[in-house]
Amino acid sequence: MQTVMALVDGAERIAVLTGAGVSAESGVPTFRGEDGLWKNHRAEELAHPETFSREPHLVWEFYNWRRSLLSKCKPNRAHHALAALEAHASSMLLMTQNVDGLHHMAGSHNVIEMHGNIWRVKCTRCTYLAEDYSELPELPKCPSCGDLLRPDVVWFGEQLEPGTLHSCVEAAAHADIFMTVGTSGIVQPAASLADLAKRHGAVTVEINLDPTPNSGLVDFSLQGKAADILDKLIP
Ligand code: BJW
Ligand code: ZN
Repeated sequence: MQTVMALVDGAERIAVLTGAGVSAESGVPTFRGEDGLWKNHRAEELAHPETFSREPHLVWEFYNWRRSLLSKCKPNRAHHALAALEAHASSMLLMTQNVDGLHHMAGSHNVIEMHGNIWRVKCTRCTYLAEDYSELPELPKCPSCGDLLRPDVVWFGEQLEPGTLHSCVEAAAHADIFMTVGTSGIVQPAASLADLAKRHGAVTVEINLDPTPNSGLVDFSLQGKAADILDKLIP
């Protein structure tokens, strides 16, 4: 822990990748833990465009349930520690796979939301895209063309926004230190960023409750709750 503290302190360029585990202590369920199933459906099934075309009611029920739950959640010590790190770092990019907006709420500015944001909706037909924090109907319709809206998030088999992946790859390739926090390291392309950063010379650090496929690859694997570890790492 002391070594990692010194490395973080001395780093010019910091890149951080976060996942659902960083929001767990805010009361947000993770995707693949014990609480990962929603009504017996897996994330791989619900976060999929084919399921949405077949059963839009089911997918919207899942997202409306999460929106309602998230409306009561606040950033935790892990989000705040990362915001404090950005405030003191000479250069830091926070890449998050989370769609909950909690990093912004904690005061982080330089954030890339790799998988979108649950508080935005977009039309399945036209170019309508809007932030919407209201309670949505069971099947929300586009105010512009009347067709079905969907959450502005990235589902399996869909490409990340153009430019987003490029910025993440650039940040990982040029980082002095690359940290992953609270991610199972299973979902691509985010899962490969630690390896990429290491191959380009970054010191790599993983902070996670459980071991992951990246644990053997990184230079430092710190096992525990993100809030507890980040609190110590970023005083
Ligand atoms: C704590 C904690 C605490 C708990 N403190 N820690 C190459 C090889 C194989 C497959 C692919 C590949 N390239 C692409 C694919 C296909 C696919 C993929 O990765 N599949 C895998 C399942 C194998 N990827 C894609 O389709 C991506 N698109 C793409 O690559 O386009 C090009 C392409 C397409 C097709 C083929 C080839 C190329 C898009 C992926 C989109 C993922 N979307 C979701 C839903 C977003 C919207 C929403 O939120 O509803 O993103 S799925 C879900 O998983 C969500 C998450 O962001 C993502 C990652 O999950 P995360 O954050 O890691 O959460 P968990 O639950 O898995 O882990 C939490 C961890 O925290 C655990 O380890 C706990 O221990 C820990 N923890 N409490 C610290 N307090
Ligand atoms: Zn429309």
